[in-house]
Amino acid sequence: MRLAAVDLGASSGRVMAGTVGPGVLSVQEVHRFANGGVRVAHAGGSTLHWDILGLYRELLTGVQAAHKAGALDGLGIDSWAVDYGLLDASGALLGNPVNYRDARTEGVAERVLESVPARELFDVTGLQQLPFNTLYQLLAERDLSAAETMLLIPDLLNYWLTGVRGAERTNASTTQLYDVRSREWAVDLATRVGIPPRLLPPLRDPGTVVGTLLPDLAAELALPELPVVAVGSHDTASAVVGVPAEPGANFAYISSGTWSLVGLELDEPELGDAALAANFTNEGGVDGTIRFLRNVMGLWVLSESLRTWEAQGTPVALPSVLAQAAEVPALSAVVDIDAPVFLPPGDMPSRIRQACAETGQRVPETPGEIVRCVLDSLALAYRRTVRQASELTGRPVDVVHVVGGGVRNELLCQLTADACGVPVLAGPVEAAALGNVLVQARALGADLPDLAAMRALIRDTHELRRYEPSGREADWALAAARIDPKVVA
Ligand code: ADP
Ligand code: LRH
Repeated sequence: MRLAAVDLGASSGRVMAGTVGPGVLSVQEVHRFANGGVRVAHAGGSTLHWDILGLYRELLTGVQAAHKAGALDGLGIDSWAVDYGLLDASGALLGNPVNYRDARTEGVAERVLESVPARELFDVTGLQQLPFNTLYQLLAERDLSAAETMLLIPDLLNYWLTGVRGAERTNASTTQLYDVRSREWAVDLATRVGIPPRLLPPLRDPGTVVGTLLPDLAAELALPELPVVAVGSHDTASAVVGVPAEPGANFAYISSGTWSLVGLELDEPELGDAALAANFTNEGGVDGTIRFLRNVMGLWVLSESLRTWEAQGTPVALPSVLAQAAEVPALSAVVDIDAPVFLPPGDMPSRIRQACAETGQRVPETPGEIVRCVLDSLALAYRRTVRQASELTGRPVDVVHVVGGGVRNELLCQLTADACGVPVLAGPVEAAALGNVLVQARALGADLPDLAAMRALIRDTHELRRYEPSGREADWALAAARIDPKVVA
């Protein structure tokens, strides 16, 4: 079976041509394109958008290229979560989707929490508090009166491809408008906070066929009327399908890209007070699983640092700055990488320096020192999150699987093993595309009965790299105490 996986990350999008058969699983990149925010000025300021039409055009180019390389049997789309387009009653897009890092949601969550207690919100949705949850973004819209339907990004693209509207459950679960227990829209909550329930389209399960390519579109692109499959359309849902864990293993995962999504796979949501206090989330996964995790700020801080140096006229190449970072003594300076100051776009090196100065540490100066600080700090956040996940669920963690672009960062993988004190198994880089392709293949008839079968096929066809912890536990414990007085070294 030949399947196109469209995987849209916040920093890049790619179309991969996948091949699945008995004992066969491969994905090959046929088209990659940049993604990121586009800031547009208007009276009273500016808004950070996504270039959704550009992404759609790139998607079409990529799917055509994949088909040219070998006739396709289907396609599926996953993307970053929470963001959406609004359609009017005729199905036309109302405005360009806004990027979740835009400042429009400032103060919105606080206002909502005045009328709906955090405990209650968590009880219904199981979701972590992030300022950009879809619920808060919808409340930040100026006017919803013309809007008939809200479609999350992959669902919007699926609509343009097939004419069928809906909301795939794994991504719907990131909106904070979805009931984590009943697996239906949280209509009462939506009404209570002032979001019209008409915006919430019919839900669909991952692994079902959305529809087929619209005949005119297929003809224009010289493609057959291919089935479009709803995969785990949240990229993290697809990436976690692509975590090649052994059956029965006590594993945590880190889906490592723009964000680092760090947590455990559960059968049921964990909705206790301690999970709420630790701001863990319960996102819906493929086959009814729950992703119990926290968003760690991720390689975003590194990529924004590179962007800043480039804008300042002193560009730094990733491989060389990583080599310089490897020479900097471990844990010279660390910051709380999850602090809100690192969320919006901007001058990360200055923010890092300031955070180090504020905590009385030696201030990193060179790009190598700053990048080392970011990587040590990420590893420290992974340590904290893996331990918390284990404590909150009572489940031991014997191995940490790292998937996504961060697998290529060997220094970070080693630091992760050191910080967490357990082995890291790194790979595949393209876990999200693999998860996407596997769920499509099953929907179209492949014999892949469950996640275990999908993961076994990944293990059989992909090399993983193992990193052993270097045994410097005391150093990591001291560093953890440096950024969090509640942690005793
Ligand atoms: P997303 O899906 O969120 O766009 P990816 O999973 O593609 O993110 O990961 C992108 C990140 O992977 C980059 O920000 C970069 O830090 C890291 N990365 C990519 N290639 C390399 C490389 N050759 N060496 C080290 N890190 C890399
Ligand atoms: C990762 C991701 C993550 C969300 C964020 C908005 O790409 O989907 O799971 O929290 O983007």
